[in-house]
Amino acid sequence: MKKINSLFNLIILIICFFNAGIFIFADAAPISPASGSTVVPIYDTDIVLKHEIINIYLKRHEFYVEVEYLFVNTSLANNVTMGFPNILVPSLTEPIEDFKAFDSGAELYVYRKDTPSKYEWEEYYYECFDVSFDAYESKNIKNTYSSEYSTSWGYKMQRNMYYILTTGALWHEDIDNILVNIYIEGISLQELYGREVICSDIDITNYDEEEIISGIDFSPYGIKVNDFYYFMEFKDVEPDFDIKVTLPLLLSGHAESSSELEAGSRYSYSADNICDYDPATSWVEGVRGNGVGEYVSYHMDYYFQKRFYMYTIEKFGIINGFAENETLFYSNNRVKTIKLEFKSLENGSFIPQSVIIELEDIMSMQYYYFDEPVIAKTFKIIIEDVYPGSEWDDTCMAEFQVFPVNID
Ligand SMILES: [Ca+2]
Ligand SMILES: [Ca+2]
Repeated sequence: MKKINSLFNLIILIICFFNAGIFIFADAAPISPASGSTVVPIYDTDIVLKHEIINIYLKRHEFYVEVEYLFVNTSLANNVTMGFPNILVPSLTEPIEDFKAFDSGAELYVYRKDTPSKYEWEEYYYECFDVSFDAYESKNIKNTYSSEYSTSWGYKMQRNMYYILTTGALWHEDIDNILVNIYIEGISLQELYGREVICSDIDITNYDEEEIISGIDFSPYGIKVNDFYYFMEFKDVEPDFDIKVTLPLLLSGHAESSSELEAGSRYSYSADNICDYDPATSWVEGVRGNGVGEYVSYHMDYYFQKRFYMYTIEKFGIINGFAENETLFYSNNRVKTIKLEFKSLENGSFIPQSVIIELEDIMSMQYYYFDEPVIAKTFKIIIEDVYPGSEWDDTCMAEFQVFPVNID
């Protein structure tokens, strides 16, 4: 009995075959708390999956997936129902949205079927569509969907997308080839700094045995074409080969400040410029003089309001000054010393803490590790001292980013 699992970054999908349109939920037990992570043995031996292309578009707040399958009917004419698991586990995963199916480019009717849940708190259903195969026919089937990121596995605080292809008795030969293309869209390089994309081969029955097999270039299976396009190819995919790709959480936030310089025709100097992941935009204090004592506060907002999750932060990064170019950098003040204030969760209460940090007078990002990782949601950055600008008495800071604890 062949079995294949291939797991991916951010969310999950499975394609399942059911014999002549009859659903068999032989094993609907969740194997991980995220959409599509169900194992459903299939008992149609005639349909073979030969080839699969998975295109994953990672965006800042959501991702989009396109999967193209080449199926071959090895027998007489056959109608099958394909089901794509969608599972809603409150506070753990996001559902698949806007699911569509295509047969050689023609959109198919998609309908939903419930399936029994193992736990009361789950809602399980399948996005279904019917496909008719002539005798010995090959078909190109395509699925598309989008989803918000899920922060599964709690403490690890990553955005995970899993792609699970669990065959059970679904097909009885190896899949010749699976190609995975990962495109990063609307996420800047700055935002990806310090956040590796991890590809690991896992044992789906025992996550402790997870073996990390590569870093950001997915080698040995993958190739980094450029900073925004990666691909992996798997050949003769066999039973028990599991892949998981994880993208550590990209945090989003908002900021406010004690003062800011009034926007000109070309630039804005607002507090939110410190958390737009763009080194060319800066917060600039707006008081007379060098702005010592002025502050900017950064609040993480991505899952906080929604999920009440707490991030464990191990380091932060600062891009100093007006970092669009060297001329602007040196003609304005840069921050020399900051006082970072935050409240860290310890034994159920938030304890005020502060650290004094000396910054270098450089344009690249400077990283600082906390002595111990902290659980905090707001960071106040107070200007204590500055490097004077050659032309203006305005103190600037381009970026402030926090980094949650990464996987082990
Ligand atoms: Ca910025
Ligand atoms: Ca000033």
